[in-house]
Amino acid sequence: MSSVIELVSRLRHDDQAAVSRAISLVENAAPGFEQLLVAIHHRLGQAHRVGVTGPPGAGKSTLTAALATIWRAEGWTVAVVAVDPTSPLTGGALLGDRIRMEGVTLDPGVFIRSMATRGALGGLAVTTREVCDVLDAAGFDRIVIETVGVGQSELEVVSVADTVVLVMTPESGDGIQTLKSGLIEVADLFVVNKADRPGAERLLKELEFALHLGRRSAEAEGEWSPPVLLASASAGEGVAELGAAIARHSGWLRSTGRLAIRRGRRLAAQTLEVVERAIRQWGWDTGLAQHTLSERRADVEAGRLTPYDVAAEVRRRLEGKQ
Ligand SMILES: Nc1nc2c(ncn2[C@@H]2O[C@H](COP(=O)(O)OP(=O)(O)O)[C@@H](O)[C@H]2O)c(=O)[nH]1
Ligand SMILES: [Mg+2]
Repeated sequence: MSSVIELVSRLRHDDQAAVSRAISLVENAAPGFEQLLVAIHHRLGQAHRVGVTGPPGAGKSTLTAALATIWRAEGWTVAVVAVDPTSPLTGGALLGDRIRMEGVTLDPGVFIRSMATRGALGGLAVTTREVCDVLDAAGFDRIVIETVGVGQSELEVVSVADTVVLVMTPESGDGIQTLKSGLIEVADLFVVNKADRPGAERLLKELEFALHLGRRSAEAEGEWSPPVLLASASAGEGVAELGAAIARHSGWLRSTGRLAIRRGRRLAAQTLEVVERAIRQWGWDTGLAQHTLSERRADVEAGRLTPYDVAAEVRRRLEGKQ
């Protein structure tokens, strides 16, 4: 455990080896990971966390790399966490990301990490949040969480961010599907990327229209009205505007007290998840559940017991254990 304490003391953005080790510890829920998270807890809240989501190929990684360059020029350190909820391994998509981000990976002020679904008990969203906590504690000023798709898991992962950016393109034809996915409600900023391709203006109009009614009443109440931006990430166009919009959103969150509310809500959700994980962990650690499962398997298969009988038995045994 003393190595965990040493790791905590070394955890700074300019010690990338320490940052990597701390992330691996947390990602694998290896012994001491909770101790590390406890030790860094008081250091959290400095970084601005930006979630970038949208269909595969929309240009999220290109946009993120360009944003990172802008932020570096402004003197901020940047961490990028690329999360693929669909892949059990770090697959091709993330490899591509790495290549696209090559320019910025040579910069010691930029840290890039890929995460894929692991067998972790806690689920990907909670692990992502904890990895971001490590990066926050290490002193990275901006943390980008890039997810690969637009499904429910991406929605959960991206919800760990302070500002959520939804990237769409005219060509993918999934504009409407994306809008139905629930992301429209959580997105703070919309980017129509690949403005160099036909249909970008139309998608922009469609999006603005879809947001229009909500927007008018939102403005009246001093709510945030999500802007729709046009970009051509590979040409670097519209990236400065996106950076400015993120800064505006961050300012709005702070000045209205929404940042504290959002973070408070997130902390409550995190607490629930962490407690659930601890309960599950405790249950499995006793070995009773595993034991009962193997003992009763034949009975279930032969129709002598139902899965519910087995669950009830596990519960009785765990209760006896208290
Ligand atoms: N034409 C065009 N291609 C782009 C633009 N932005 C990114 N791309 C290309 O789209 C492909 C997918 O980009 P990537 O950033 O990996 O998308 P991601 O899957 O959303 O991360 C790459 O070949 C990029 O070079 C753009 O503005 N215009
Ligand atoms: Mg990508």
